[in-house]
Amino acid sequence: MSRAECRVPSAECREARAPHSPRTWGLYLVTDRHQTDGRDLVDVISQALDAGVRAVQLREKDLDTVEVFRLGERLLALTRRAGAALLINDRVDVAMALGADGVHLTRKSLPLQEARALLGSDGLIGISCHGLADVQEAVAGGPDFVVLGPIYATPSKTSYGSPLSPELVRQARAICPLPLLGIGGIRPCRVSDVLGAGADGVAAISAILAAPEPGTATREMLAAVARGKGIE
Ligand code: TZP
Repeated sequence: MSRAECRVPSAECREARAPHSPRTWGLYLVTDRHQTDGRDLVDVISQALDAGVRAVQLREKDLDTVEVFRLGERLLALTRRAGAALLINDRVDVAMALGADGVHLTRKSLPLQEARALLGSDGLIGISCHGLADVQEAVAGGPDFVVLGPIYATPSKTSYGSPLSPELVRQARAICPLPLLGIGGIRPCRVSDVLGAGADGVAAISAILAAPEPGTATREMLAAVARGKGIE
């Protein structure tokens, strides 16, 4: 579909023309510089990008605005070179200042409509959901994709109660026509269950950032995604 044909900036229209479609990312890498075992986050992300990561979310909630911006500049240079997307967690202002590819909203972020008004129809908007009610509400707001989790228990995020399970992915799939990614405790051995339940891809922090060899871990996760999608 050409841009000229996209008069209404619907989610489907944006997805069709997006250079980076969340439905095809397979793996959405989320940052947490506290999980790199003392290694420089930018180096670790660089290894993951070299190994094939196509989308990164900068999520460093404890950094000051200028620190997020400076880190974002460094990551954007890498993701641009790799042809990958960079989204900024929560901070629509930082995403806009950087010229990043989009923003990842949480329930505490700006409402989706306000974020869309600021970013415009070309900016990607992902939204974190922690249950079916969240998914239903998110879909109604028209983000570009939904991230649901934690699917499995994860030390990376303990504040959202019990893990949801792949069965909940199945139920979310039934009410979510948008690209849907599962997050939380995702390891290569779990990818087939998450994709089998209907997710389009997975998102992860520790499986990649805490791995002794982030490039190898990325390749293993992407291979699991390809197998789960029946590509290999
Ligand atoms: N949202 C739900 S679970 C989670 C986030 C950000 C953390 C995922 O981390 P990990 O290490 O991939 O389990």
